[in-house]
Amino acid sequence: MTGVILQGVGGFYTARDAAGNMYTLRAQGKLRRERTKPKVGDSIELVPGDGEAHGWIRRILPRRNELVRPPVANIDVIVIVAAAATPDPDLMMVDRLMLNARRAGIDVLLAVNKSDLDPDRARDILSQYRGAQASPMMVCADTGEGLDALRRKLVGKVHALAGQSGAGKSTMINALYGLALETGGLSRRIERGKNTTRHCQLIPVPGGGMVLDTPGFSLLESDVFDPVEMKDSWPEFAPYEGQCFFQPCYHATEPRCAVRDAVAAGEIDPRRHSRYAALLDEMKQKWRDRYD
Ligand SMILES: Nc1nc2c(ncn2[C@@H]2O[C@H](COP(=O)(O)OP(=O)(O)O)[C@@H](O)[C@H]2O)c(=O)[nH]1
Ligand SMILES: [Mg+2]
Ligand SMILES: [Zn+2]
Repeated sequence: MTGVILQGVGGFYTARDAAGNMYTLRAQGKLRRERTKPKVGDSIELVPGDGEAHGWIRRILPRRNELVRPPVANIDVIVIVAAAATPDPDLMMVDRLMLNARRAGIDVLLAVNKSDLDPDRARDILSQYRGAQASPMMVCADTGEGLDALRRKLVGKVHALAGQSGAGKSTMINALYGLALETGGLSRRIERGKNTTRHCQLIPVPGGGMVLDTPGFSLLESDVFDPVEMKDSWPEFAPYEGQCFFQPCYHATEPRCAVRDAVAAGEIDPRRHSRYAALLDEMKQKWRDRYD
């Protein structure tokens, strides 16, 4: 039998099969000896328990992708949520999240929430991501504007929302799926005391997909990689690839660079390009320091 892990707490896992049956499982000794720790999102082979007894996870099927923090696997889409205002949008963070999701092999969508507070700002952010293959869309979790379009893009997919604290991720999940996750930030910690950690879980939603509920979805740490690969995560550069004077080209400060020409011509947003250049410099530094 196969299933998907929805939650794991203290060595016990909750899994669900295709028919919607739920199982409580532990990892078989073989997995523990191999130090393969099952993750939320894993597809598994399972042996159901007998009556009240828990069952076993026998095998973890190959992962399409995985993250370390939080430890989840097989996410199809990450919705990056930025607020048009309150908090002030941090687009460097948006670009970092986009980069890290793409490096992990996960598709991204960009949702600019709180469009009610500053529609002009929301539109300006969307325009910066034209060509970035993130289907940038304007939403308002309060009025529901744009949520149908977002929901349609997520049908049948395992997805997570990432972004600045206070951007409205929990409010959006609630509005999308009629859930009642806690919103507004700190109350959860106050209520639960400081020694309780909250675990992430996948919640099945109508249409067959699942949404990841997690208190802190950072996705901000990235691996260190050859900076020449950086441009591969900026889809808006792809049409110009191979047309620069220097090969390979970083598309940052080189002369006769087709990407920089496209920026000058207004085809690529200059602010998106300058954040790219800053992230590139950061990676070049890390790459030089990688053996320290
Ligand atoms: N004006 C406005 N406020 C919103 C909207 N969406 C969320 N909020 C508010 O923003 C605050 C933070 O929302 P929350 O969902 O907890 O953010 P999270 O930290 O990203 O999960 C809450 O007070 C929400 O009521 C929106 O579309 N418009
Ligand atoms: Mg939240
Ligand atoms: Zn170039």
